[in-house]
Amino acid sequence: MADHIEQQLAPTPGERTAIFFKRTDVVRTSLLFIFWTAVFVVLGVVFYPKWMPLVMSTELKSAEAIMVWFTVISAPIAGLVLAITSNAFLNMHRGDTPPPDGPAVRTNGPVVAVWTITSLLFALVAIIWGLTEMNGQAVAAARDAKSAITVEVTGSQWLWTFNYPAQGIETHELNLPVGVPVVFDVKSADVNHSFWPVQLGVKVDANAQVTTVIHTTPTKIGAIDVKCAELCGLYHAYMETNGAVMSKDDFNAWVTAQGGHNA
Ligand SMILES: [Cu+2]
Repeated sequence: MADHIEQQLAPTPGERTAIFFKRTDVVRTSLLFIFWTAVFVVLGVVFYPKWMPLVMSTELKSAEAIMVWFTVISAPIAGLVLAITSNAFLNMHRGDTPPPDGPAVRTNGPVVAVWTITSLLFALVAIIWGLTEMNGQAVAAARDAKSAITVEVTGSQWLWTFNYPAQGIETHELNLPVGVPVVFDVKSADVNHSFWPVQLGVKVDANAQVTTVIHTTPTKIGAIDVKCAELCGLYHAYMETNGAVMSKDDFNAWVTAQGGHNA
């Protein structure tokens, strides 16, 4: 008799887990967890790339891959939070007595260990992946340095100016040949701006005191939008222009039409 009472008062961890997962609210929340996680995985893999700007460069391609994978691996976390809240919305009613609270999670060693190690692994993946991509791009840039075309980008209130030193032209539209690495030397004539050719997936501050350099390789022919991504005064929102990635022949013809010479 005494043993029986003792066992009822202090079930083993295994028994506690079994009891926990038989609770109706836990079963419902688990099903909602699977549902919401699947929703986020589908959003991340199928729809998210469609909502992104058209991928027209090597840089945006690698940025998109990282964003898609991070949506996928964060889906279970969003799924768990939404499962708990949506279960409460669907199944709790005014006047219900809330279910009894369990022991605080912060005192639960295994739970703390699981979330600490999981977060650590996510952070390590992000750091290692990011550094590997950055290093890969830097190596590619060094390799392509000789064949690269240079564009000197100057931001000013509220206009983008593009100078092509080798071609001897200066314009306000950003045209580039497809498949040719491009180096952007970015600076400002006045306040801080941020140079953002959207479909090329690069963005960097344009400062007055220092020239910042970014590089990429356009991989697809099409129109590009160039925006300012740093609040720079009254007409910041209108500080945008456009351009295109075009075939090498079209680019050479454009350079000639601008009065330049083909390098
Ligand atoms: Cu701006």
